[in-house]
Amino acid sequence: MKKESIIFDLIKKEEHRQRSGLELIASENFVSPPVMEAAGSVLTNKYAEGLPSKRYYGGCEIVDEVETIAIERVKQLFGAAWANVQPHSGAQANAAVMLGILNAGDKILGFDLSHGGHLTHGSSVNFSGKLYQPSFYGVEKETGVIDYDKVAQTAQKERPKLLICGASAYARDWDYKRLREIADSVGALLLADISHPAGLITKGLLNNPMPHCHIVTTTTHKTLRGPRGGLILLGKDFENPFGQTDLKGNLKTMSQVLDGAVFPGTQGGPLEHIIAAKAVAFGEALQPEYEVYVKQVQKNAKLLADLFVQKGYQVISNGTDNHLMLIDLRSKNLTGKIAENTLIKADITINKNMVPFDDKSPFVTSGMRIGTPAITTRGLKENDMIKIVELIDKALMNHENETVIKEVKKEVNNWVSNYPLFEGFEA
Ligand code: DSN
Repeated sequence: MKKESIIFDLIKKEEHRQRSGLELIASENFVSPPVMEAAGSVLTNKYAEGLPSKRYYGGCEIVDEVETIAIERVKQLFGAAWANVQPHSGAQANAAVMLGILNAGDKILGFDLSHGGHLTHGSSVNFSGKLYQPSFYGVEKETGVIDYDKVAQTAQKERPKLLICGASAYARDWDYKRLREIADSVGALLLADISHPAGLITKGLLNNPMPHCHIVTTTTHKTLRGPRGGLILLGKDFENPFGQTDLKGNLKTMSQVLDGAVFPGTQGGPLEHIIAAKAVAFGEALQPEYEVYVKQVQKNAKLLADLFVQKGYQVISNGTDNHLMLIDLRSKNLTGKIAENTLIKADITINKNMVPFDDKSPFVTSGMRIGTPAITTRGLKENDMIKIVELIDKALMNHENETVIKEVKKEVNNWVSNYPLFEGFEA
């Protein structure tokens, strides 16, 4: 059989796009060649429903070893007592958690999507908002920061069964200890979805949810720099019997409930090639080089946010603690849609994003979200942040001038094409 060309030509084009542009989408990153190799391996051929040593298929001895290594490495990385590495994505991880611990119609309290939250934390267009009864907390208009006293008030009023923290566009750290107190005060379980800042948390650059939250979920492909996927973690204090019984009437532990909620609850066969790639990425994240990397991600983001502020951009909460920032473009007379469309013409990829108290639709938005995980993997450092702000500002301030945008594109291409996709692995 001949290798077909259409798809492989498109893959080459996408590789060229990734190499020649500035990737500033906060949720994206570039994986190392070994992670890529594992993801593209023969493990994709194997069915392995179940868990290591407890499978519904024969021939699983080798993938059992792979999955066990992934579990052990990620437990070490986060200081967790238990992990399930099978969720195909962060959304799948959250779906499994909710299926496991909630009944349809139960109340959940999450961070408002339009303030930086996530679809799976109760949005009306998502399973979480359709199957459960959601309510939301948000940020303060003046500061762009969460007021935990107000979260406590909303929790008292709503009395949710599950309190969810975590976001996709919130630049500040989370007070998990306070959130646990709030959850306890209303008898709720506390879920932290750390999909965005997970990598920074592994090296102590941000607060650690593991000692405080009953359940932690994350994706593996953002700051963690692994293949696209998700996982669920439990801290050592939360592996307790949970109020559900097995077929023999014995109380199940939280981990048994969650294992069952992943498979057979919400998924079929695990993607063992992706689990292998997760294991490789977790191995990389346990190395000292990864600590250097995440520290640089944070330094780059802080500087980038400061430089935008200096140029008169309205950065929500006036800066960042993590790897991303959200910028309100209304003071520059721009929308998120114009910014995204202008910058993409210059091969700079950001995403339009709602800002808190936005008056525009999600298709237009007033903001843009910018993150540093991907450019830092390519090797960009503090000095480069100055150039990035200059290029973005030049394109946005001339968004109706195709000649200037072409000039910016040329500068971007000439500059970043010389960088490898993954610093240290290729010239
Ligand atoms: N789409 C992800 C993000 O960009 O943050 C969240 O699911």
